Amino acid sequence: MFTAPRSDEIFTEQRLTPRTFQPDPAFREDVLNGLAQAVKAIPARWFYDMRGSQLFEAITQVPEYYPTRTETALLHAHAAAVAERLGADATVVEFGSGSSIKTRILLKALPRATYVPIDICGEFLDEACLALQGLFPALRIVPVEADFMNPVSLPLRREGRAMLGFFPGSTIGNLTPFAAVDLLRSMRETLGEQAHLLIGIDRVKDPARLVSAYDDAGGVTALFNLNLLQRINRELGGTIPVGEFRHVARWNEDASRIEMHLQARRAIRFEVAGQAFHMESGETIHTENCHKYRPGEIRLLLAASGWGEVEHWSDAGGDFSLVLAQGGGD
Ligand code: AVI
Repeated sequence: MFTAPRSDEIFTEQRLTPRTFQPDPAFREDVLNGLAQAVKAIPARWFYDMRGSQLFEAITQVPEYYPTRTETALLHAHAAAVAERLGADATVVEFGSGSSIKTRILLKALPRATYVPIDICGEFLDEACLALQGLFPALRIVPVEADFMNPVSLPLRREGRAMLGFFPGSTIGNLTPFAAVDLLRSMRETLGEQAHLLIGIDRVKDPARLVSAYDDAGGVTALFNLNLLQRINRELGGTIPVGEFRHVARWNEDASRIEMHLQARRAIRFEVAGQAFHMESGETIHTENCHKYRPGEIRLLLAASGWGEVEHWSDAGGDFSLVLAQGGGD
């Protein structure tokens, strides 16, 4: 039987050994397949190399990008209510590495929690856990290196403690609604019946505001999008002329989402991993979808995944939702 490690047992020498860089074969496959399609597209998860993660952090600070500060304020306002419902010794399972300020706000309200961050990148996990352990010395941290898109078996004895999944940031919006339902169901399986889920979801609003949140005047989101091409050049031996692409963010009304694209300014040819590609002037590579929901759609999305809404908090302008949901039996 596995016993959850004490916090001082977590960081073994082996886990802290720097990992040597290897280009990811899945990245190569996704890029080569994505560029070979009639409508070119590369999955958004490849944005997040070291520079992409830094640029995303910078996006969260630009004035036009309201989601992070709005959700942070909602957490400040409602973390105590979450703690009251769950109990101070709840187990908090974060879907993601837990490096954000939002994790700290939640954990401050749950001082006797066990904290289980799940992330596919062991390096991010190590860094986030070290930082959190410094801030919360009494916190029991059990990092799990895994892909949370599928159910994860948690190395924990539950011992009657309440389980709280945490999925902030409206990352759910980066999935199509069908994929979002799959993920929310899978989270239910990971957490177990009767568990709670605290999730941040961005709302539909004036398209002009949405577009400017994804195409800020300072050009930070443009750098974030274009970094994907630089990453391809760096890691996959690409010859893409990055300066010949422009960042495009557009609102797709029918699909209720912002789409990000990289658009060729002229006809171009380039190679990636020895394979040749051609793009027409004006042709785009679709790089990200950010779905936005109305309150009723949020309820439906959760219900379709086996979650019932317990609390639905929002800011005065109705820009962003922080929802506490609970799973029921099937
Ligand atoms: C990570 N995710 C929730 C962000 C979003 O708003 O969809 C990613 C992002 N892309 C451009 N700006 C922010």
